[in-house]
Amino acid sequence: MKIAALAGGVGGAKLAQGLAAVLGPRELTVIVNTADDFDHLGLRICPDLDTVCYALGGISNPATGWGRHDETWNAMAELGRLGAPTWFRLGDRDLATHMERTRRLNLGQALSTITADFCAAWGVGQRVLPMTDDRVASILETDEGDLDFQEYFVQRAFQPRVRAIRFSGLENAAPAPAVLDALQGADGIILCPSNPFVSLAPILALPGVQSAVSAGRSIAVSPIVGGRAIKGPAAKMFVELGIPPSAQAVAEYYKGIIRALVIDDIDAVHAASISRLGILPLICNTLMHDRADRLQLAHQVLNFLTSGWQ
Ligand code: FO1
Repeated sequence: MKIAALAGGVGGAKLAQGLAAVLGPRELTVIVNTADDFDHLGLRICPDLDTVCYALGGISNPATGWGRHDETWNAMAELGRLGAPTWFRLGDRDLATHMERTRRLNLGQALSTITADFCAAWGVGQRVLPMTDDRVASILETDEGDLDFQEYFVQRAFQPRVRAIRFSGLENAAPAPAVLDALQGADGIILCPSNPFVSLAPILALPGVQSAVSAGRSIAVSPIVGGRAIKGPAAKMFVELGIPPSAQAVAEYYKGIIRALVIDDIDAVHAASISRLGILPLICNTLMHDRADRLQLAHQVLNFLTSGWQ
């Protein structure tokens, strides 16, 4: 079975871990958002890509979901002493990733090539593809002006009100090599429970991606459970963009792109209205507190793709 999963950061990484535990390594390709990448302290940081790779490599920090486990913070402490910005916390082990990636990018190598080599070094057997080798950046248009994603998300703790979101650089960006092939050759495409507006929208906006996803057996896992985001600002963004957050709102957002939506048991009341949108609802526990939850959700989604499809 060939599965392509579209993922942002922590939520996407958790489901990718579950899928990786059920599927053979060559059966899974994870296509990861890079629109929240940024330059910081002279380094190129790719948070979602690293979060997914570290999770699949079993080297991620289980407490935060991002960064490395067994981390130390000596460089950050010294940077702070020198007056450098420390709002974005980069651990010593994690810094090695950004330094070596930046060195190789400066030599003109592609992010997808570097990512494949890093995955080999970390023992990640699955294929992890950045959505593009080109530079695309999510810009949040807020009541406090335009903010880069990490400035909005980490530095401002997603407090400014979002009016609109744009992806700068998208007009000149192409999907990374192998992205379209992975989508077109997949038996199932899974949209992970990542933020629809800032994690999955940039991937879907790349030329050819949305049509490949809608042509396939595509299933999303709702990142909204009981009207709230599992993590991060997704529910707040729905409200600020004028849409009450719910599993049904997620279905409406992905209408025409997905054929099924996994919703949490708590959202079973939305099943009928989701069906009326022409989307098959699959109801199960979607909260991934531990490894067992991740495995169970992966099983449910894969079972649905293989046998529940009508
Ligand atoms: N998230 C935070 O909330 N605070 C941080 O200081 C932080 C540092 C960080 C460093 C490396 C990395 O790969 C991720 C990091 N994240 C941090 C997570 C990241 O900002 C978000 O999870 C994603 O960008 C949202 O998808």
